Parts: sequence; C-alpha cells; structure tokens
Amino acid sequence: SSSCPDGRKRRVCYYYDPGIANVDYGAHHVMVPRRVAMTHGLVTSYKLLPDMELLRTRPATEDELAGILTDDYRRLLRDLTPGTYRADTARRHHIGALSGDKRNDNPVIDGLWDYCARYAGGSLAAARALGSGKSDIAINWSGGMHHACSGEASGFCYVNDIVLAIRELLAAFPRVLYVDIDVHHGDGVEKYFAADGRVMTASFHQYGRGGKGGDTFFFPGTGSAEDVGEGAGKYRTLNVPMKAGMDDAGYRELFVPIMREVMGVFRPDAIVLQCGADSLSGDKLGEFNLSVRGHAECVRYLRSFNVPLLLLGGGGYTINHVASCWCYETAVAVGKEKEIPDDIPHHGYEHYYKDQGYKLHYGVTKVGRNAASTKEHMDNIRNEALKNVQNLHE
Ligand code: ZLV
Ligand code: CA
Ligand code: ZN
Repeated sequence: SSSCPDGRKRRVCYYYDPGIANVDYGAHHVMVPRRVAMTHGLVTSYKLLPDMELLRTRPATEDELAGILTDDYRRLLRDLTPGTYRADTARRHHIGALSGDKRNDNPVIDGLWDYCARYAGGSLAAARALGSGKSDIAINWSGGMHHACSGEASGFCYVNDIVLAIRELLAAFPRVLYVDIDVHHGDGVEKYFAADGRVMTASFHQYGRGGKGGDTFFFPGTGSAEDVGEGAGKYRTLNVPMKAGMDDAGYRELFVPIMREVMGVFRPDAIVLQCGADSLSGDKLGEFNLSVRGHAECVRYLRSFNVPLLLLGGGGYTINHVASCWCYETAVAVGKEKEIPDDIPHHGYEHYYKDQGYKLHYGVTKVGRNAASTKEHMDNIRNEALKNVQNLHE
C-alpha cells in the first residue's frame, strides 16, 4: 500500500496519446512535444501506471472545439496545411509560415488540427472523469496551452484546452479555481473568464523587463497585480508577478499563504492546475530557480484540500527537466512520491538524462534569489495578492 501525506488514496486517471509525440514545431522551435512521450516513458518505467486508470483517447470533435473557437479561426485551423498556407489569412490569426523562420512562435504544423484535437480531447476527457465523480485527480500532460484565444494562436498555443476543460467542469461544479504555475502569465484563460463569477484564475509568473530578453518585457507582458478581473468576476482574477531568480523557498512563501486564502474565500468545487515546467531551474526560456520538489510542492499542497483536481502540462523547454518534473508530479498524484527511487530506470530514453547524472532530482545551483527579491519586495507581492483576495469577502 502506498503512503499518502494526508492518509487518503486518490482515484487517479491519466491521459496519454502517442500521436502527440511526433508533432514537430520545426527544427529551431523550443516547443518539443516529444517531452510528453519522455514523461510517459518515465511514468511507465517507474511503474506508476498500475496506480492509475488509463483514459481512453479520443480527439475532440469539431463540434466540441466550435464552442471555444470563432468560425473563421476554426475553419483556418481545420483546413490549414503547409501546402494550403496563405500568409494573409494565417497571419490574421497569428499563425506564421512553417519552420526555418526563427521569429515565428506559432508555425503551420503538419497535422495541426489533429494535434489540437488530441491535446484538447485529453483535457476534455479528464474534465469529464472528474465531473462524473469517477476520478479524484485527472492528468493530461499534453494540455495546458494557456495563451490560445478564441480567434487566434499565441505563444505556441493554438487551441485553449484549459478553457474547454473548465467549461466542461462548470456543468458539474458551481465554482472552479484555475491555478497557473507556468513561468508565463496565463493570459488566455484569464481573459476568457475575466467577467465570470464562477471561475477564479490565479497565475504566478515572471514579470517585467530585463533578464535573457534584454530590455524587453517578459512574454506576454500582462499579469500585473492590479489586473483583478471585472464585473461579476471582479477580484476573481489574481496575479502574482515575480522577478527572475525566484527559488523554492521564495515561491513557497508566496504560493502557500496566497492559495490558503483563495481556498478559504472562494471555496472551489474543482481545481485546474496548469503545471508548466518552464518555472524550473535551468529552463531555456524561464528564469526561475525551482527544483522538481519545489515545483511539485504546489501539486502536493493543492491536492491536500481533497477537491477534484485536474493536472495539465504547459510550457517547459529543457525537456529532460520537464519529463522528470511531470513524472514526479504523477507520483505525487498517486501518493507515491516518497517511494520512487532517484536513479532513472533503463527505459529507452535514459540518454536524455546524462546532464542530470541520470537522477530524477537534478541539482539546482544555489545562486541565491535575485537581489531585487528582498524580504520587503516579497512581503509587498504577498500583501498585494492577499489584499486582492480579501476583497472577495466584501
Ligand atoms: O510556455 O521565439 O516573445 C505555454 C508557454 O507559456 C515572444 N514570444 C514574441 C512576442 C514578440 N516575440 C517575438 C516572436 C519571437 C519568435 C521566436 C523564440 C524562438 C526561439 C526560442 C525562443 C523563442 C521565444 N518566444 C521565447 N519566448 C517567446 C515568446 C512566446 C513564449 C510562449 C510561452 C508558452 C506553452
Ligand atoms: Ca503562470
Ligand atoms: Zn510558459
């Protein structure tokens, strides 16, 4: 029997579609869908599959996707191939020419519609497994595409599977909480539910100028603390902007008290957690300094509330780190994180883990938090967020 931090087993279901592993954003692109196959390889070799129910894979149908897409963007996605690409139409929806072009976030992928239907179908199936009461935790590591909008692609995301899943959850649960620990702001989800009182969104992200991007604003540039939602959704949008260099201790000092308050005030009936792994130390895009354990602490903490929980992927660009993290978080979901050994088992992908000494928990260089993340600065971020949440009381 497995050990559970809070003594209760969870019924976990897990979605994996091998059809996503071969999707290619182009040779120069940082988004590598193979990381989901690598995660699955680890999950399998750590023998976590028998502790979960495998969700049947069915791509989302065009009717299902029509609920979250404008008609012209849906038709473009459905009919677009590298062969039919026309710059004028595609660019209106922020999709650029195929590969080779390094200045193109959202390329015309071969099999684009099929890719979108598969990752969105996974999040939809996962939401249904929670809504029916069949599962306590549902996992889709290929989902979590939080930037996509109804009429355009953004930030490597073409279809917003999170919005689709939350809409499905709302059929079964009155209040849904969305939490986003990807290093980027969860703008697409936030915008969709900004005025909806049934959904609260909370994003933790890197924010501001500087870092790897030189003097430019960290993508997408939105998500300041003053951004709190509108109308019936006022104060049901929460943003926790952070500086580069954020480490486990600092992240936890913000995440735990803020989420404790959100759970107490909003009292959600279901939680969706976007587990973007680009907030890990050593990511190619993100500049946070979280360890796998620090990242997974967010999963463990939200799981401890015993509310139906949907776990999704998202960003993550140092793919061996991503797979280590999502495998460990799968172990957290089933309550076996203390039982899985640190040595990566032989499973066919182990050569990817050479740089981390073939250990699941790779070393995080303790360079210290950015000088800007002083105690005063941390107190300010936390107090501003808590003040926003407490406005919900009134
Ligand atoms: O992890 O880009 O900065 C969820 C997620 O949150 C930008 N895009 C856009 C806005 C203006 N720029 C110009 C376009 C740049 C296109 C090329 C790259 C090429 C190589 C390596 C990295 C990038 C890149 N693109 C880094 N950051 C961007 C962002 C989009 C970030 C999306 C995060 C997605 C899956
Ligand atoms: Ca985020
Ligand atoms: Zn990201």
